[in-house]
Amino acid sequence: MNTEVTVTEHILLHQKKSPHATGQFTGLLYDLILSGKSIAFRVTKAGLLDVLGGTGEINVQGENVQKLDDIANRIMLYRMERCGALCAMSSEEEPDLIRVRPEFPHGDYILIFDPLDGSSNIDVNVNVGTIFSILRRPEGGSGEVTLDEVLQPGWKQVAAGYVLYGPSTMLVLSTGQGVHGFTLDPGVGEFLLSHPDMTIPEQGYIYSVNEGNRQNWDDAAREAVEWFHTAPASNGKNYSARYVGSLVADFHRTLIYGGIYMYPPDRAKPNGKLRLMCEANPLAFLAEQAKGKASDGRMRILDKQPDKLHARTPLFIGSARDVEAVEAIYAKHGR
Ligand code: AHM
Ligand code: MG
Repeated sequence: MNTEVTVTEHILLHQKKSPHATGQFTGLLYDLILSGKSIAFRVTKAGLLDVLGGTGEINVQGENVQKLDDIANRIMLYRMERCGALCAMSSEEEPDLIRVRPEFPHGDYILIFDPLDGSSNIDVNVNVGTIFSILRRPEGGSGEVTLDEVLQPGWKQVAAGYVLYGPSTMLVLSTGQGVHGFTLDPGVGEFLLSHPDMTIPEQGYIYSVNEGNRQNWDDAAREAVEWFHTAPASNGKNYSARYVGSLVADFHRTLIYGGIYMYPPDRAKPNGKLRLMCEANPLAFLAEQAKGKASDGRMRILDKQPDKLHARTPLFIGSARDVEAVEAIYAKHGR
């Protein structure tokens, strides 16, 4: 008999502890998980199904759309519009807010997602992932959802997570009661609890940043990264450098080993590169739930008020002490 805890069982157990939990929310998570499994299937067959490479189109962020991005985006939009728990969605690949059409059942939740983060790594068989953030429509909202109802700070998220497509497929999820990791058992097609109660070590021994941008950083960013070149790490040695270039993969390593992932602003990207609502917020929610921290150098990511769907933010995320070291340097440099 299989005595492992399935993700379904785990969600039901946790739901009982939350007075606000509804069947609607559970249904939303099931359909998200199903979408993740469908994308995982396509990603693992990428080379075989001839879906590698770009579609030739440019997305709203001015980046080349890879075929798999496009497929992942369409899977998410199709499945999640039908789940009955949502009133609106926003995807990294879509310029505007997507309101659930009248022919589908509507719910109280808003889903923000990056369908395939790290897509520049698809062609080289490196980990990619789907990142998601779940918000609730503010009380009293009725009729067509407005953009203002969607532009909520990250602390209002009711759940967040990602599906990481790597050597094995993993779901990392928080509904506000810690962070739990599930590994897909391809034999039975079910996510099984493999990493209960994930916590980020208080300090780490790895820093992660694209140092190719150094010449464009300001003094605070240079000093922050320089700190990790010289300060002693948690193991008493020097910090080691690791940079995959897939945020979801770099964050997953940080969640398990600790350390810090940094994407500072630079001259070409004064607000950094990463998207607040579909990348920084969900990962910041997970980091804090795992006893880590997430900051833009000057303020907590989860307190930032987005001014548009695709707002960007600098990001410093990971072990509490490592993020605090960066914040202390930024505080010294002032505004
Ligand atoms: P994207 O693949 O959704 O466009 O996400 C942006 C990616 C992140 O996954 C990654 O951390 C970062 O961009 C890498 O940027 P860079 O190549 O500038 O270091
Ligand atoms: Mg991304």
